[in-house]
Amino acid sequence: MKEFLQRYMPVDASVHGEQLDTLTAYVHWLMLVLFIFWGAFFLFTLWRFNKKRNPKASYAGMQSHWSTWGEAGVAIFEVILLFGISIPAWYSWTNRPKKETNPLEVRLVAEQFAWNVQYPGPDGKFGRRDVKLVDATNPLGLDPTDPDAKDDITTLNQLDVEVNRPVIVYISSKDVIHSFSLPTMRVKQDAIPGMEVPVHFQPKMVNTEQWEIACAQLCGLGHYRMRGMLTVHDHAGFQTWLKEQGPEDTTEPEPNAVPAATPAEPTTTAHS
Ligand SMILES: [Cu+2]
Repeated sequence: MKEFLQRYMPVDASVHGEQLDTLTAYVHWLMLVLFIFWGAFFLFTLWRFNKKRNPKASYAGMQSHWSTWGEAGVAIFEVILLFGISIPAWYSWTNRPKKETNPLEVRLVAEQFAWNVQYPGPDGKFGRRDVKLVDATNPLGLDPTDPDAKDDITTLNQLDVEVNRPVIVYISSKDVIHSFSLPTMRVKQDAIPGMEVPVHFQPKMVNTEQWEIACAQLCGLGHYRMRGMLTVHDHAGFQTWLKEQGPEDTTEPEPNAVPAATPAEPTTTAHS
């Protein structure tokens, strides 16, 4: 089953992904069986009950109960899927990662047509945001006078996380309804204006290729280019990345110092 899924699905890089994939596979197998069975039954009735074979209608109809048993079998299988897989999976998923597991908390604000990401920085506190401060250079409306905001890290279309560490993403939107989708993490959640909805996942491997953040809701003309990149670092790599993103060094550079390399797209800015 696992190899079969891996052939047709995006890489499953999250801890909860296997449960979801198993359910998806079972539902599809059930639908395939039903499709073949009902298709064959339909063809059988066309042949068996055509006018030539049945010049006179039967008023008694079918006497056996096998169709009832068939339906009961399907219903039982569906109940097993629901109570055996779906509800336990949902139940375990509704438990937000505990503080002891040191989850990485990130705010994500969708807009037409980009993803703005805010990290709380070393103090672990998100800086205050104010809608009045939103402009082209401050897409999140971060308040620079707030001490909690000083060390915050913001990125555009780039979500960087750490392997084996739970991530909680608080999702909202500035304009219309978008849908935050991480196919490799088996995560999908609508981004809704006026609401901050948390989702969580735990990556179980670092990137094997480029993994994307997709918008899974047709949100306007530029929907197709609303695309970000998800990077899963190892522990050391993530610490290095955080340091790189940290507030810019304000000390004067050495007179003949080599200028720092300009960051490659997607762009990253640190609010200082
Ligand atoms: Cu969108």
